[in-house]
Amino acid sequence: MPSLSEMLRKALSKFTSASSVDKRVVEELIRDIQRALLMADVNVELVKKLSDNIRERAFLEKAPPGISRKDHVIKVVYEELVKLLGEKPAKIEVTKKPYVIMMVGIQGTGKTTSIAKIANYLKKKGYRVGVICADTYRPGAHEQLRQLLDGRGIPVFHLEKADAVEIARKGIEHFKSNGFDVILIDTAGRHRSQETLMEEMRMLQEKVKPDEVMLIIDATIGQMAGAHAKAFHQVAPVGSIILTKMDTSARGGGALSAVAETGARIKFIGTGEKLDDIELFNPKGYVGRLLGLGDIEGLLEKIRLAEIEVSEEKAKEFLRGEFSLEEFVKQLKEVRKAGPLSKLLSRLPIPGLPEMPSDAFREAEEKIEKWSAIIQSMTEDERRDPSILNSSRVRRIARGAGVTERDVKNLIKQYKLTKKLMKSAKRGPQRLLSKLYKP
Ligand SMILES: Nc1nc2c(ncn2[C@@H]2O[C@H](COP(=O)(O)OP(=O)(O)O)[C@@H](O)[C@H]2O)c(=O)[nH]1
Ligand SMILES: [Mg+2]
Repeated sequence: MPSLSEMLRKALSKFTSASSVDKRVVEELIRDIQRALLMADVNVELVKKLSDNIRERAFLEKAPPGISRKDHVIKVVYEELVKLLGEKPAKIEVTKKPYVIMMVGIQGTGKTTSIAKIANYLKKKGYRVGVICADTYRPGAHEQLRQLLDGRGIPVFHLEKADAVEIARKGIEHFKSNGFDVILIDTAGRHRSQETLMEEMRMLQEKVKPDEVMLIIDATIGQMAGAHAKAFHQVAPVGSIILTKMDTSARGGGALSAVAETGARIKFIGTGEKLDDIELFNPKGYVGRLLGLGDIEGLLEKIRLAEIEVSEEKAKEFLRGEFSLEEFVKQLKEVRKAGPLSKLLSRLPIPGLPEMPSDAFREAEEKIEKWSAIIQSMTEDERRDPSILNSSRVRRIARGAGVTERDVKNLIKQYKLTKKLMKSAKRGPQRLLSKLYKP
């Protein structure tokens, strides 16, 4: 049986090789995607919703100038799949103390390794982390944990000749009374039988009541992931998923089935055997890989740039680095108004003004406010030619603007740097230029 990823990629390549894009071709693409998702056990309702969204956007949205309908449709498919997985990158939230996370998963998926990775990850974030080995089936399971965590200052709790529930309970008690923030429980992945394994998970869930159950899914097991997820979810409701072995050639399409079965989000991916080989899950990267769109970022960038409408004159001036200090600050201010040139600016590597999260944005805004004040305290001559600024002028300007001398120097530095960047951008990315000089 072809994997989800194979089916999706086939659907897309069929679509891209079609000679023209009309309703029929798009409908066929949608049908192929539906088939792929349904075979991956993705919920029918979700599949229908996704199809409707693709259909609607494929025909209603206008592709920006210079972008083919085909590219536009691919972008829509990609974005809708990302939506299915939750658009924002995942994060781990420690909402109470101690926060107990129980890891479940079939033997060999990388459960123990992932526990060590997450323990280490949280420890680095400043939490006091303790690990409980409640896997009584794998010989030397706690020894494996100890070795993985050797020298990291993360204790491993284990009891010989006790059952999983007892170990977990005593472990939690132990760490709780010692003021730990996060407790991770490793569990068995193999048992006398599948039934007894699930029975043990059910008992753990009932008696231990973890704050979060994390399911470990191995990227290399394909669509088995859906069945595994379902089985665990029935006895211990899964709250989040870790997808391991994403450093292998597997694309991890099975994880989508696990997400569909549990409604949980993927939080981390494992990218190797070492402790640091863990990353927060990024839906965009995952879908790009699933679709085999190695250059999806390139495509999206192309579309983003095409969506920018910049007056040619302005763009040319800017790229020649011909802008005054005043113009510079004015353009920075425009970023807030989302004027066209500001779009361009936000796409260019201007220090302090990259594509940024709101925090950084606020910081930049404050900076821009300061800079406006500084410019107002300058004379005409100084604005035209900042190179005449000596230390006594800088001092005067700073006093006038109510900022520090360092603020004034920073502005000049940033201005010069931006000019330089603009000039090098001119020589650099042809793609950017061709868009800007579009007739
Ligand atoms: N390449 C790769 N190997 C991994 C990853 N996570 C775990 N492994 C390996 O998978 C094997 C099983 O891991 P283990 O943690 O013992 O699995 P468990 O039985 O679920 O506890 C070990 O050889 C690990 O080194 C990963 O993200 N990438
Ligand atoms: Mg293990």
